[in-house]
Amino acid sequence: MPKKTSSSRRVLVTGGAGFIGSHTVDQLLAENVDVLVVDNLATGRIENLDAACTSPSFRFEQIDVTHSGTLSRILEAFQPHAIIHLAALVSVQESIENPALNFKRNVLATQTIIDAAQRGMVENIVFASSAAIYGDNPELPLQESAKKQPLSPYGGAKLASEALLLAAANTYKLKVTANRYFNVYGPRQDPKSPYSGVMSIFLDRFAQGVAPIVFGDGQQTRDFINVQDVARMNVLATKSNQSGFNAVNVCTGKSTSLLDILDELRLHFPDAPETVFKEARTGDIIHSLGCPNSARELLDFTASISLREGLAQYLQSTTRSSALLR
Ligand code: UD2
Repeated sequence: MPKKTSSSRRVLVTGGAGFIGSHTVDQLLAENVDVLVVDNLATGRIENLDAACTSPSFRFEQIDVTHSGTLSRILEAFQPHAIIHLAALVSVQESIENPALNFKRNVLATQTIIDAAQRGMVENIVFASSAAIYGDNPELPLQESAKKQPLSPYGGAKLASEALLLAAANTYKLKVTANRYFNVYGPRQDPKSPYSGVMSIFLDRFAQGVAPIVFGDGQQTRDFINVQDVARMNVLATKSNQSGFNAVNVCTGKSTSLLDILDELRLHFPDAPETVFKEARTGDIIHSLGCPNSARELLDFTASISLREGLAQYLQSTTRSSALLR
């Protein structure tokens, strides 16, 4: 890989071929940042980077972030100003079935990134954390200081990673932003697993003329945030002036029930079949809502895409890609 000589900002994105990663890459490129993506393509898809691949400021390496030697070499050649670490095992269910793999991908990988950042003198790390670290906490809206009680190995690993990053920020004087994502939705989210994001599953079923399934009474609520807002937050965090470690909720502060989403979707699919209600999933959280104030105060971030607007855009992009497939 040629050593960079340009004076533009350089950002390494791990997991850049994924759902959130690829939107983050698109926004970095739109800001004329030089971007290097490393992704093992375990769950990421190279097609998510179709637009990025046309940019001369973009490059891609198919590697696993836990391969520390390779990662260090790549970092040394690219000399990024910031790392956005999104590569992860993303399925809560898979973390329960395979906790060792969860540890490798969601804890060990974080340490590898810290080591590489420290050796490569990268000052700024942005980390994909999750509302999963709060577990089922009734003190809504959740402040960053709320009690952490993860309910899965996935949530535990995200919390452990935050602890490693906090220590690294204190020890090596790194700047770290841990973005605690709430329920992210939007184009490129994969609807294929039963544990995929509910919005992607509903949209997929409506598009196929199949009835959506609601687990429980549909009155459970979530703080849904559009992936483009999340990507904007990732980009903002690479330019953070805040010193040390900061964890921030990436959320809207607005609560939406599944029934509300179905009503909204039915505006686009008036002939869709009736909703099927099934027993609530064991361990399902009833209400989840984040407090967005810290993100605004620390990074001047406020989610700007309303659910109505975000859903309409999502729908348009899904229709476009299915038309392309035909
Ligand atoms: C989200 C995250 C998860 C973890 C967790 C922490 C996603 C996909 N998952 O899980 O990674 O961070 O938050 O709290 O973002 N549902 C249906 N029908 C369906 C699918 C889902 O009714 O076909 C329900 C599901 O039972 C739940 C709600 O929809 O009550 C949201 O489910 P989800 O899997 O999208 O997200 P969540 O909040 O459980």
